[in-house]
Amino acid sequence: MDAAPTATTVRTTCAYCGVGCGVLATPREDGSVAIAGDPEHPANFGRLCSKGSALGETLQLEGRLLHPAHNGARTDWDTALDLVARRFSETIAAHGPDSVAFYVSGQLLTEDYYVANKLMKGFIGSANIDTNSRLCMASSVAGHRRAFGSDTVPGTYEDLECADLVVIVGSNLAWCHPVIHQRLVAAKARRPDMRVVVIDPRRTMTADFADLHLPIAGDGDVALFAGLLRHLDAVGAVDERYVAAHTGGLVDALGAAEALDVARVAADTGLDPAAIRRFYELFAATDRTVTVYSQGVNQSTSGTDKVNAIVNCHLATGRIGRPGAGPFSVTGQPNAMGGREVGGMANMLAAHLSIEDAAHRELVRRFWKAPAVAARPGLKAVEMFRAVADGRIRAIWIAGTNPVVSMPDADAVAKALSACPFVVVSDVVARTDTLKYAQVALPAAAWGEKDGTVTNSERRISRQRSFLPLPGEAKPDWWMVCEVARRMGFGAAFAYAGPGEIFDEHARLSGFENAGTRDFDIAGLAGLGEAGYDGLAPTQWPQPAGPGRPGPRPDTRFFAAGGFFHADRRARFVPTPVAARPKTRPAPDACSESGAAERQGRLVLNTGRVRDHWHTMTRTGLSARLSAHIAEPFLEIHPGDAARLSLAEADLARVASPYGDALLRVLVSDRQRPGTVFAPMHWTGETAAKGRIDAVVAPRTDPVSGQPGLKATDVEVTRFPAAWYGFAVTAHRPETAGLDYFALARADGGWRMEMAGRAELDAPARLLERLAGVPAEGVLAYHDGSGGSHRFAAFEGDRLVAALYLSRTPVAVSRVWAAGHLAQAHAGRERFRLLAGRGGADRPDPGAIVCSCFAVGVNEIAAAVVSGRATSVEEIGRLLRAGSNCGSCRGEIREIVTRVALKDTA
Ligand SMILES: Nc1nc2c(c(=O)[nH]1)N[C@H]1C(S)=C(S)[C@@H](COP(=O)(O)OP(=O)(O)OC[C@H]3O[C@@H](n4cnc5c(=O)[nH]c(N)nc54)[C@H](O)[C@@H]3O)O[C@H]1N2
Ligand SMILES: Nc1nc2c(c(=O)[nH]1)N[C@H]1C(S)=C(S)[C@@H](COP(=O)(O)OP(=O)(O)OC[C@H]3O[C@@H](n4cnc5c(=O)[nH]c(N)nc54)[C@H](O)[C@@H]3O)O[C@H]1N2
Ligand code: SF4
Ligand SMILES: [Mo]
Repeated sequence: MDAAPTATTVRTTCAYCGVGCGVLATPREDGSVAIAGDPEHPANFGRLCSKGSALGETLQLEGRLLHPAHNGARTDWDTALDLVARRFSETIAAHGPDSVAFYVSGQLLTEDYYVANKLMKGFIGSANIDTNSRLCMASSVAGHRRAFGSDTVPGTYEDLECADLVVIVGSNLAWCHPVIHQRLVAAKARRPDMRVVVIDPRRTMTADFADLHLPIAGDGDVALFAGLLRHLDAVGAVDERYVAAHTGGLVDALGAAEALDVARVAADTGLDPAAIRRFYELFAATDRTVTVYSQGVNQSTSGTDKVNAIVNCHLATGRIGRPGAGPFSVTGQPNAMGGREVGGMANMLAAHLSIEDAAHRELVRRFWKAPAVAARPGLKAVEMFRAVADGRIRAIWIAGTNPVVSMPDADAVAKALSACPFVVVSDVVARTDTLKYAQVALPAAAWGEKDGTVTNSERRISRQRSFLPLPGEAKPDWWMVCEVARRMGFGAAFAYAGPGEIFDEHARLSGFENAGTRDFDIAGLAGLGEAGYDGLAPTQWPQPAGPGRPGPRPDTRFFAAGGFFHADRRARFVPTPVAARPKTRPAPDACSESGAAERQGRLVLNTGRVRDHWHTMTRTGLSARLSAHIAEPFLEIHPGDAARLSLAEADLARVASPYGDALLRVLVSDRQRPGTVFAPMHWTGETAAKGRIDAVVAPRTDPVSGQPGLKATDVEVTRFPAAWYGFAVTAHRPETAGLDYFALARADGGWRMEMAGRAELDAPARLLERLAGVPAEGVLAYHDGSGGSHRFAAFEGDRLVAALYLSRTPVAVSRVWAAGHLAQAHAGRERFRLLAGRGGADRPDPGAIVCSCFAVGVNEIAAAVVSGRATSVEEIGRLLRAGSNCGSCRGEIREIVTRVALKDTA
C-alpha cells in the first residue's frame, strides 16, 4: 500500500496463490516490511490482492517454530538430523524402501522439492513421495497426460485478456486467483463484447460478474462438456483440418456423448435447457474461447474425466495454443507447477519424465548416478495415509503441509499419525494440528527468509528471494533434506552449496537427452552461475538451450500447430463416460424417497475457500485485517433447506457424515443451490472447537488421478441446541478448553472469540475468569436475568483486557466495534458503552469488514449509498477509499451498492 522502492527493496514472488505475483519487499528500520506489487512482473504488473498486500503483517516471529525438537523437547540440529537419518535407514533396512514416505507440498520451492524427490525416488529407491498437490492438481495432470502425452498447460494469462469468450468452470477466480480476475475484469471493461460464463453450483462473487451463470448440479460437468462436444459436431463447429492433422479418437469420444442431447444434459446437470443452449451456441460461435478451471473440476471422483471433457471441446475446435484460445487449468499453490516439473508426485518422475517408462527411469538413473530408481509408482496421498494407518508405512516426513486439517477423513489421518512409529514434521509455526503428532519437529525458513524459485500457472519461473535473516535456528527445507541424505550415506549426490546449484542440476536434467521429445525443457537456464541465478528475471518455459538463450520466445504457447507428446505426436480425445449420478439431488419432492431423506437433513457438502484466508491459516490467521473479513467457520445453506431444518441465521449447525462431524455457524443464502451446503476448509483445531471440515469429508478418490472428491460428501445437518451463545474480545489469547463451541481470531490488539455451550452456564461471571484469567471481582457487569443476557468488561488502567457478551440467542453485538476497543484508551463513559454493546452517534458501527485494506465495513458503504454520496464502486472508492487499493472487495462493494440502491427505489 505504501511502499516506493528504495535501495533495500527486494524483488520477490508472493507466498500465496498460483497467480505468482511479483512483490517488492522493503524492510524498514523498525523491523517492519513494506509490501508493494512489482510493476515489472508480467503476472500482475504491480497489482496485489488483499492477501498479497497483507504479507507484511504475517512476518512476526511470535508463534514461529525456531528450534528443532524431539518429543516436544528442544534439541540441536545434529541430534535431530542424525535421528531422522538413522530411523529412516533402520526402517528401510528392516522393512524395505516402501516402508518410508515423504508427504510434501506445493508450497515448497522447486529446489526443496527437487532434492526431496531425488532422495526418495533415486536413492531410497521408493516412489512414496506424494504431496498436497494430489488434493489440488492431480486430475489436471492426469487429464493433460491422457490428452497431450505430457502435463502441459498450453496457454498464458494474456489469453484471458484477448479471448472473446471466457468460460470459468468450478473456479471462484474473484477470491482465489484475484489478480487474474482483476485482469479479466479490466479486459472486459475495455472490450464489453467479451462474454464470461461461470459454471459453479454456487452463485459466487465470480458468478456475479458473469454474463451467464450456470448453477450446475455438483459433478454435472462431464455431461455438460460431453454434450457440448456432441453439439459442436452437430452444428459443424469441428475444425476438421486440425482434428485430422493433429489428433486421434474423436469418433469414439463422440460415440460416448451420443445420448447427450440438451434434454438429457439438463436432466444430468439440473440446468435450464435454454441456458444450456445459450452456452453451447456461444461456445460454438466464438473462436477465441478460453476455458479456465480449478477445484470444482479437479477435486472430484470424476475429475480427470471432467478435464478431458473440457479439453476434448478445445481439441475438436482447434482452439488451443493460439492467443485467446485454450483450456487453462489454473494452479492453486505458489509452486504447484514447480512440484510437477520436478516430478514430486508418487506417479511421476523428475522433469516430466514417466515412471512407467523403463527408458525414462534409466535416463534419470544415469543422470543422477543413482543406485536405483523406483521402478513403480508410489502411494498417492489418501492411500499413503491408509498405509500409515495399517503399518505398511512406518516412517513419514511431512513438510510444508498440514494433513490433519486438509486431508479428507482427517480424523483417520490423525489416528494414523498417532500410531506411526516415526513422524517428522517440518513447518514454520510451532502449533499446528499435524505437529502434535511429530516425534521430530524441524523449524523451516519461511517466506521472506527462504530463497529459490517457483513456477506459476502460466509456466513462469520466478525467484522468491530472501529479505530477512533466518530467525532462531530455522533452516531452508532443501538443506534439511540434503543433510539427512548425507547422513544416510548419499552425501556425494546431495552436496549443493545453495539453491542455485540445485536449480542448475534441475535445468540440466530437463534438457538431458531431450531433443524436443519432452515439453519441459529449461536447459537454457543451466549454467547461470550464482549471479545469474540471483538476478533471474521471471521467465516462461520452455527455454531449451541454444542461441539467444534465455529470453522471451516468439511463441510461449503450445500445440497451435500440434506437436503433442504422445509417441505419434498427436493428441487424444478421451471418451468421457457420463457420471453415474449427479451429486446434488433433485429438488425435494414430497412423495419421493429422496424428498423424505432431505427432510431429515441429508444434504451434499461442498467445500472451498474464502477471500482473505489461506488454507489452514497459519499465516493469514496472524493478520487482524484479513481475519476481519470472515472470522468464523460457517455453513452456507439455501433458505429453503434452512427453513426445513429449522435453522435460523446465526444458529449453530452440526454437520455429520460417517467419517466425523463439525460445528459451524449457519449462513442462510440464496447463493447456495438447494440440497447442498458449503463450508470453508480453513479452520483448524487451533482456531475452532470443531471447525475442521475435512473430518467430515469422505476419502473417495478419482480412479485415474487418485485425487479425492472434496466437494461432494453426503452429510446430515442438524441444529446444535445451544443453551447460551457468547462473544468475547481479549487482550491475550483466551483459554478455550472446555468450550463446546469456539472460533478464535486475531483482532487489533488482541483476539476475538465466538462461543456457545450446550448446558446452562451456572456462573456466567466465572466464564470471563476462565477465558481471560481476570478475577470476577472489579469487573464491570450488566445482567438482564430474564433474557439470560450478561455483559462484562475488565480493564487494566485505561486498557480493556476483556469484554464478554452472553445471551440465550446468538449475540447481537457489533464484532468490529467491540474488537476496536482493544486498541483504544477508555475513560469512564466509554466503559459503560462497552456494556451497552454499541457505539454512540460519534462512533457508529462500521459493520462487517468488506475492504480489508482500509477496514471499511458494510454499514459505512450502505450509508454512503443511502445518503446519495456514492452510487458506484468508483465513487465509494473516492469517498471511503474502499476497493481502491488491491481491489479484491470490488465485487462485494458492487453487490452492496446494487442491493441498497434497489431497496431505496423499491
Ligand atoms: N483466498 C484464497 N485463495 C486461494 C487459496 C486459499 O486458500 N484462499 N488457495 C489456493 C489453492 S491451493 C487453490 S487449489 C485454489 C482453488 O481455487 P478455486 O478452485 O477457485 O477454489 P474453491 O473454493 O476450492 O472451489 C472453486 C469452486 O468450485 C465449485 N464447485 C464445487 N463442486 C463443483 C462441481 O461439481 N462443478 C463445478 N463446476 N463447480 C464446483 C465450488 O462451489 C467453488 O465455488 O485457490 C488458491 N487461492
Ligand atoms: N475439504 C477440502 N479440503 C481441502 C481442499 C478443499 O478445497 N476442500 N483443498 C485442498 C487443496 S487444493 C490444498 S492445496 C490443500 C492445502 O492444505 P495444506 O497444505 O495442508 O494447508 P497449508 O495451511 O497451506 O499448510 C502449509 C503448512 O506448511 C507450513 N509452511 C509454510 N511455509 C513453509 C515452508 O517454507 N516450509 C515448511 N516446511 N513449511 C511451511 C505452514 O505453516 C502450514 O502448516 O488443502 C486441500 N484440502
Ligand atoms: S493473486 Fe493475491 S495471493 Fe495470488 S499471488 Fe497475487 S497477490 Fe498473491
Ligand atoms: Mo490447492
